[in-house]
Amino acid sequence: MQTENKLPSVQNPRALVGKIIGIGSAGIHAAGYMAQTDLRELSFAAVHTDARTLENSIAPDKLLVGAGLMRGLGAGDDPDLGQAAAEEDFPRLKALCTGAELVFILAGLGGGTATGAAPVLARAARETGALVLPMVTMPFEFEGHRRQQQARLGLQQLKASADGVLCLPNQKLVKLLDEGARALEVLKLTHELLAQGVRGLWQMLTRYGLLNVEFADLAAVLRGRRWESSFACAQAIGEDRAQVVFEKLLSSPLLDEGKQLPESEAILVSVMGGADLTMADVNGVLQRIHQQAEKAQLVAGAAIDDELHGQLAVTIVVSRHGQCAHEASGAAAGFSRGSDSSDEAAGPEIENQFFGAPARQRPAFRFVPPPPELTPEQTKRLLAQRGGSSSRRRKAVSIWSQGQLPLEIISKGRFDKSEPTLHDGEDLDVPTYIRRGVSLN
Ligand SMILES: Nc1nc2c(ncn2[C@@H]2O[C@H](COP(=O)(O)OP(=O)(O)OP(=O)(O)O)[C@@H](O)[C@H]2O)c(=O)[nH]1
Ligand SMILES: [Mg+2]
Repeated sequence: MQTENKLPSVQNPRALVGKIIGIGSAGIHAAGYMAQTDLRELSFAAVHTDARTLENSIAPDKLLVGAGLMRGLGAGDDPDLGQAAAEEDFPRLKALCTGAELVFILAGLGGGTATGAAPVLARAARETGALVLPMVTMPFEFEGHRRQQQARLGLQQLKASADGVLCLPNQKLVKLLDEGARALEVLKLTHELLAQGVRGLWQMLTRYGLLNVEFADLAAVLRGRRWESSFACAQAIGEDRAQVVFEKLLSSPLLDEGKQLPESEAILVSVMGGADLTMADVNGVLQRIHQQAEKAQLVAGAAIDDELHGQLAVTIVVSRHGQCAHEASGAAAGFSRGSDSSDEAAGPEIENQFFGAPARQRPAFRFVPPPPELTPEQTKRLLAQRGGSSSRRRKAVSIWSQGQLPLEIISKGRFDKSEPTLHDGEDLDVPTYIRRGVSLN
């Protein structure tokens, strides 16, 4: 039986306070795009190490971090500098987030600022009590191994310090566009997809209708789980719109053509429609999703937006322990300085750096960054985890005290002919520990 429901749409009835913070150049551009859409109910902020990009941002709240270290010149692709900048201004980051219940952090991972600073921002936001959901892009393949590697390390740290990371690998966008698509079209698509993801979640929480999701329900599902999520949005119109919208979602490259659904731990679904939205539409979508992901915890909201008359718009967020992390298996975690709060969650990765990952997880990369410094307690914990027989412990200690790491410095590849990034007479393309002559043992 079909139940007709024609409820008025109520805008943000419980006055949820949401904030979108763009960090680094890509994050700031994405936030600027969203600020010009219907997401104006949220407040916007921009954070960067680069004063010029910050000045050009339309965000009303701007925060230059690391001015003492970098004097507003940017992090030059070095996540260590991005991280140090954010740590330097940690109290100001916290003040920026104070008062918001839900904080979306937008970032393009792979460069210096966002990759290093976004995990610190996420920690600052969580310390204010907010639910923290970063939405990040991963670099295109053509951007090279170094950026990919940096982005993966940043993602691992972000997962450890936020409540759940929504991940949009740029490379997957290529499948959504013609081969001849111009760079600007690709960037615009990224911004639009990120905006759709934010909108879907925001509407699920703030529009009441057929199925309501309370903020506390969402927080209970996500908080502390450190999941990584993919997301996709689809719209359909007409009689069989539930079936059509589901097929569109199932064929999305962003969800690996539906392959991610059976592996998921939790799925959030936001169904929006006009005043003609029926329970049959909602059931039609949810049942189909449930059949594909029987083990997943399903959190669903369905609400009415008068502007969507005749349409069905669905946003789905598929959460699991980590796809990009799987791709990155074996990649060493942490920049050269580790963040305290993420150490515990990143325990297995840190352990792998010191004791060696299983052979099948060895990195394909020739350059392996040095492991982070550990506190005496962390050292004790790692050794205890690897405890057992004293000979095993001795072996562990002998690996620990290795004097020389077999690092091979690779060429700059396709960047060989490009100009060095010079700052205060230093080439920022050279890893920090080499520039500063830091000993690795
Ligand atoms: N969608 C989108 N992605 C971008 C844009 N600019 C850069 N990216 C992506 O984001 C990644 C990080 O680049 P940036 O945002 O410039 O890095 P950053 O955080 O500013 O770091 P630094 O420039 O080193 O200070 C790149 O590798 C690209 O994959 C943009 O305007 N839009
Ligand atoms: Mg930049």
